[in-house]
Amino acid sequence: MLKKLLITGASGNLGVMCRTGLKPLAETIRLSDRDGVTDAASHEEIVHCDLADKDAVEALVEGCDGIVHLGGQSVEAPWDTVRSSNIDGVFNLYEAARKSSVTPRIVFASSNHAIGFHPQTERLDAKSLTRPDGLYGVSKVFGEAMASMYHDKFGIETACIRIGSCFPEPKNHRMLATWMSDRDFFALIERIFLVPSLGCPIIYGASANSGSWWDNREVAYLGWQPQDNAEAFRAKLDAQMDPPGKDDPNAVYQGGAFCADGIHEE
Ligand code: NAI
Ligand code: 15L
Repeated sequence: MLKKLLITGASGNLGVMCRTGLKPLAETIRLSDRDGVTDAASHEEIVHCDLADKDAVEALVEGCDGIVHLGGQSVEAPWDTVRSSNIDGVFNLYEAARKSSVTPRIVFASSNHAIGFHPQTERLDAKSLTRPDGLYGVSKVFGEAMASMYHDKFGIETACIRIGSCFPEPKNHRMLATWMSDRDFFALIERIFLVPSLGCPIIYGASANSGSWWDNREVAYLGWQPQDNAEAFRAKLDAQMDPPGKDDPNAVYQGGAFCADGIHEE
């Protein structure tokens, strides 16, 4: 069991889920976001801080033996926004981890948008080249590179999870391939903290979807066996909407509509 688990991005979609779902993993959970985290239970601490504030992040990370780093810009946005949260923020997190009196094991919430321009006809594994589909995707590739460098140079272990689409249900036909249930996500994070030696793996964060494009054989040593399958939602989706046409980015690229988005100017 971890002594103190830090969850960043604690007021976001996944942060709120993890606040309860990861409770069994640690004696104390430190919840952090820019704002919006309230009502600490007896096993919780709340620390509001901006990831772009280096000193505040150092204080935030100190004493934590596990970090689930969900905080950051989570969709495409103008560069300044992406840079401060996902570039400066990730650098600050790794520097804080390096300086901390306790070396934490880290889960980095990367994204399928790090590989989004690969066509849906291709099967990817951890060795596949990155093909980011926007500034947001580029920032996730940067985060994975930081994780790799801090592992090689300082021995800090990180699991980079290229999360597909973690929502209560798939929202469109593309997500029949990319969807990950909350329970599969929690089980993956549990394995990441339990495995004796983690290293710095790339993991595709998706349930056991029949239509998946991703191969996690490289991380079989984690012992993670996702239980859910997005196919269970196909009939419901079909009743709600037509599948995308064959030239629609949602049917062509793994990153879907992100690939057709332009650069967001200020
Ligand atoms: P979200 O946007 O709901 O939550 C992100 C949280 O980070 C927000 O509460 C926001 O206030 C906080 N944040 C942003 N910049 C910050 C800063 N500079 N300082 C402090 N806090 C900051 O996103 P969601 O869906 O919860 O995703 C969590 C993480 O997982 C994100 O890093 C996202 O990129 C990644 N991810 C999520 C996927 C999903 O399906 N939900 C898919 C792929 C990746
Ligand atoms: C992501 O990276 C986003 O954070 C999330 O909101 C979804 O858009 C997801 O990818 C997806 O591709 O479905």
